[in-house]
Parts: sequence; C-alpha cells; structure tokens
Amino acid sequence: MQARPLTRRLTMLNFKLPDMTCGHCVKAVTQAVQAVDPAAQVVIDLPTHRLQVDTAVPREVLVAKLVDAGYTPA
Ligand SMILES: [Cu+2]
Repeated sequence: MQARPLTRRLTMLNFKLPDMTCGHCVKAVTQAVQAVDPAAQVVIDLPTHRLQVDTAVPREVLVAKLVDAGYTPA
C-alpha cells in the first residue's frame, strides 16, 4: 500500500476544444486551467483537441475560464 496522503479530492475532467490548434493554444489553455487551479494536472492531445484535467475545481468553473480564454468546449 502506498503512503500517499490525498489532501485534495481530484476529479478527472475531459474536454474537447476545437479552437485549440497550435502550441500557443496549448500554452494558453494550460495557463487558463492553472489560473483557476495552480495544482491541476493538465494533459493535452493537440491532434484530437482533447484536454484532460485532474483538478479539485468544479467542471463549470473550468468551462467558464476556458470560454473566457477563447476556447469554448464542444
Ligand atoms: Cu493556437
């Protein structure tokens, strides 16, 4: 058994961001996520426009921030 204290309740959220099309977008999206949760784990697959976030922040908060940044989830 691993001694890894879990201090945050993490949820894995998945988004499809059609407007995320280049390295700049990846950076902007990552910064947008980390603006609402600095500890968020971000995984991005650019070819499929997928964003996966492990975060304690509610989905709607992230969606609002992504829309704000110009990346509306499909
Ligand atoms: Cu771009």
